[in-house]
Parts: sequence; C-alpha cells; structure tokens
Amino acid sequence: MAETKKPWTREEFEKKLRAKEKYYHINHDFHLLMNEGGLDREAVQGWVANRFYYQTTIPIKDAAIMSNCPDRDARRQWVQRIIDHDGAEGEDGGIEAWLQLAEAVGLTREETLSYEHVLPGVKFAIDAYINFAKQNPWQVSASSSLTELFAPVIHQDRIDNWPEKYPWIDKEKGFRYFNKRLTEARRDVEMGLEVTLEYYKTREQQESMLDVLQFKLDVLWTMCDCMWLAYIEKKPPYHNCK
Ligand code: AHQ
Repeated sequence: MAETKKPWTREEFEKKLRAKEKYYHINHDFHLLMNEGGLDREAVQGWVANRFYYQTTIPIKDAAIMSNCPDRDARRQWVQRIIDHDGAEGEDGGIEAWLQLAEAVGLTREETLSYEHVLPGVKFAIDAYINFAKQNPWQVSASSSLTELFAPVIHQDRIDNWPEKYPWIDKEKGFRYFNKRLTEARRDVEMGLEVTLEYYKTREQQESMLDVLQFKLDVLWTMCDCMWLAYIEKKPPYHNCK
C-alpha cells in the first residue's frame, strides 16, 4: 500500500509554486534577447501583435472561469479581471492600452485587431488555455493564472530596459500597459493564491496543481518558441514553401 504522503503546509505549498519560477518565460531566449535590446522592429511588432491575441483572450478565459463558479463572493472578486482588460465607464482597460502599445511600435490598430500576424502555434497555445478554463473546475482554472506570481518582474524589465534599448518606441503610449499591470498582477496573485492554497487539500491534489502551473508555463514558453522561429530565425510557418 503506497504510503499516504502528508499534505504540504500553506507555506510549503507556496514555496513549491514559487520554485517553478525557473520555467517562467522571462527566462526564454526571446525575452532575454528583448531585454538586451536584440529585437529588430519586425520582432517587436510581431511580439506585440501576437501578445494582443493573448490579451484579448484573457477576459474570455476569466468569463469561462466565472461561468463555472457558483460562489457569488468569488465572482464579485474575479469579475475585476474582466474589467481590467475590457475597461468600463471612464476607464480604457488593458486591451485599449495594448492597442496603444501597438501604435507605439508602428502597427496600425486595424492590423492588430485583425489578428493577421498571429502565428498558428501562438494561437494553438492560447486556445489551449481558454479551453482549459472552460473544461476545468473554476478553482483549477483560477490556479493556472498563478504564472503571474512571476509577472511583476517581467513588466518592470520592459519599463526599465525599453527606453534605452528601443528609443524609437513612444514611451507615453507604449508603457501604459506595463505600468498598469504592475499593480493589477500583484492584486490578482493575492486572490489566485488564496483560492489555490485553500482548494487543494491532499498532497496528491497539491502535486496535481504543480502540473496545472506547468501547463500554463508551457503555454507561455511555447508562444515564445513560435515567435523565436518566426522573428529571430526568420523562419515563419511555410517560409520555404515558395
Ligand atoms: O498581461 C498579462 C495578463 O493580463 C495576464 C493575466 C494572467 C492570467 O490570467 O493568466 N496572466 C497574465 C500575464 C500577462 N502578461 C504576461 C507578460 O509576460 O507580459 C505574463 C502573463 C502571465 O504571467 O500569465
């Protein structure tokens, strides 16, 4: 009979989650090159246009989570994430801020909104995230957002590095999203962590959550793999099928 392993304490569980930071896409060659100023204009524009698809799917993912959530108090908190992205009366929201980032890097709003630059592999990875949220208990999907435990640093890196590395990007329009996300990510993590530390009770459930977090880390890493091939190797899909 397999020995039943004791559940981790909340502190031990959180420590296990944070230990996954090494797999965060901040460590992907694409982001390392970005922070060194190694992206050409096409690569910056490609990243912004592909990440726009991610940004516009976040509220849909969060609505999927809410559609599975019978807990009114939890929905009252979670709905803020949708407002952060879609905006509301008197506040533009993150999707509008990302469109301003697109204009700041030389893309038009139309081509960004058309998703014409979104790479097939990026779309598959992001669609896997939405489907995960539709098909799982709301607490499981909520816990998959905890890659944001590591997000404040990645936004701060852009704010710190881009002015010097990419002086051609309009600072005013270009950095609004990153500045906005610094506080929002920290607040989102507080709720996501509370739900997660509460929901997963047995050691087996806790260990399954590490796999949930790895799935989301894989979504983010795969997006960078596709963008590396297309915008650094200059080998987008079918590049040689003339
Ligand atoms: O801008 C980002 C964002 O709004 C979100 C929502 C959250 C989620 O619900 O999964 N994750 C997330 C992330 C955003 N930005 C990414 C980046 O690198 O700029 C990081 C990403 C995340 O860590 O999941």
